[in-house]
Amino acid sequence: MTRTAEITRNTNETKIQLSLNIDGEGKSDLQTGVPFLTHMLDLFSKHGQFDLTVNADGDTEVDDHHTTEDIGICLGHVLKEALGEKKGIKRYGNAFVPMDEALAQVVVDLSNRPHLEMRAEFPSQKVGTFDTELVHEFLWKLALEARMNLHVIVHYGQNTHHIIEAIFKALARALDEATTIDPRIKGVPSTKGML
Ligand SMILES: [Mn+2]
Repeated sequence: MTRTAEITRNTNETKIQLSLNIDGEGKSDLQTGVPFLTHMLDLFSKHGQFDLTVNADGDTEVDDHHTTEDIGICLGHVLKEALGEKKGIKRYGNAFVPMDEALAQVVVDLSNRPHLEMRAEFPSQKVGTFDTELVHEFLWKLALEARMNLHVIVHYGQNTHHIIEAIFKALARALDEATTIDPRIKGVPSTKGML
């Protein structure tokens, strides 16, 4: 059984179709209209072994804010949907990923309790045409919609492109671990009996 979900979400600001296969092969097909975000989602898919398709038509003539935010919402939504009752999953994931001089750590708990804790500073306000403050926007909406606890720590780094890339790769690796089915786990991994 593969765990998949898809969403179509249309507003006056963005029109998005997005699908996710948690048990994929790291294949992506991405048209986001935001080149740096496409780069990040491509490596997220690759390093998490997720199959991801995104077709987004957003108001990027304003800026990349609405499109980035709404793709975060859609990705969080399908992640939660695809996980279903979360039976047998590891639930927690922790990954360190270096990118040249930068080191990022991402820790997740698929807890049904949305939270983002972010300890990251970006030396530049822009990477290409992308506003680096949108990384927080994307991650917060992702955590909110997936109803997960997401901790992002950048231990060090100088190059903003490297720092953000390390974050997205660590996010992928941590989510890959947390979503993995562990055959030793019977039912939902919570003493409450549900997540
Ligand atoms: Mn890069």
